[in-house]
Amino acid sequence: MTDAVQSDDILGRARVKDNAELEAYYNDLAKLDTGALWTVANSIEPWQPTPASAPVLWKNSELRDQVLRALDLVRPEDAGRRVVYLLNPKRTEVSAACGWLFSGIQVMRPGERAGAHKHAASALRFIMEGAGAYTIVDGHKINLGARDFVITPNGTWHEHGIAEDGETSMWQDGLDIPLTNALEANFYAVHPDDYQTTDLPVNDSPLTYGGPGLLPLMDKWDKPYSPLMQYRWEPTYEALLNYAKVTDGSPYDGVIMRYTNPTTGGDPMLTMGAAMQLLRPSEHTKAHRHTGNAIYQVAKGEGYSVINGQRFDWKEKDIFCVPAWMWHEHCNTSSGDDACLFQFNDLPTMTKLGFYAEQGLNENDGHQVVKTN
Ligand code: GTQ
Repeated sequence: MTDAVQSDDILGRARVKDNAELEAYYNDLAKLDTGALWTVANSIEPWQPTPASAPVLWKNSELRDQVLRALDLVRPEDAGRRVVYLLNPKRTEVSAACGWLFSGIQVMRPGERAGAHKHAASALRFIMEGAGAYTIVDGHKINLGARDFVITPNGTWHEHGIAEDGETSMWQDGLDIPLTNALEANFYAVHPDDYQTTDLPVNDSPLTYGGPGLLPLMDKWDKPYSPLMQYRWEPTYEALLNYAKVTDGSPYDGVIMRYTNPTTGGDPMLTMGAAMQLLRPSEHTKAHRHTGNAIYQVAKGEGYSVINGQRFDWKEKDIFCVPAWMWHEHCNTSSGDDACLFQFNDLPTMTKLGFYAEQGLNENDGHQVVKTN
């Protein structure tokens, strides 16, 4: 599973040996805000992607209490969003959980409201626990239950809250804030009225667009993102169970389905995609790697993933990331129950830019050698 290191000492790569005369030349170039390409060429043009992020597992058993602690420390009115964000130790300068993706766990208690804002970054949420949580996206109020997936596309006003008779609720946020910032394209605005007022009926988005393969004849949706903003857990799980009856699934991902914009079949949002995968009892997938970063939350069951030779044991509500171009394989350790992994990723961006690449591991029956430390 090790990648043979390719030599740069060949025709076609930069292989100039430094000497005193060249050093003097480089110094003079630097004074003119310039440089000699051959001094940086091999690092700025790597043979293959060189992910900056580390694979990381965030355990719910360690995180949950710390997230709950924030309830008594800050109010949404002051914090904007009461979120504990997931910080990749190798991405601290851009506040990313993995690659150019941000993620955090947001917590709110009954009766609280986090005001409306919008930004150029896209956002999504995967509900972890609680009751009575809702989000309002451009006036569409949506009630949220555990393991539901919900989108707040870029440029839409959005706010969150918990009903007075609800329960303290937690969900994982995913945003492409680091990507938007890297592209120097981010905008942010607070709603002029702080909170949205809306005449639209509650749950109008899922009630209009959530039918099985059905769209309203009168549909006039013309936005570049999905009119279906909530994907509930029950029909998602049912779809996976049904699909599992008739497919062997992917050797790398098991039974996997992506969330779609029902009007196009494409991704729900322009920049980020999401999928749910089911690993059948004892299923152990083969390793592959691809461009694009993915952040997973365990929706159901327990098992482990091997990411670039490192084993991460997970159970429900644990979160882990697979950085771009790192080998990864998943294993459901239960012989009786299935396991489900939710993931969100930047694959729509990779695909649109023509950067998608994928490779399966050929050696060792498709499995990585697990490092022992
Ligand atoms: O709920 O809009 O975790 O704007 C980070 C930034 C959540 C949100 C986050 C955000 C949000």
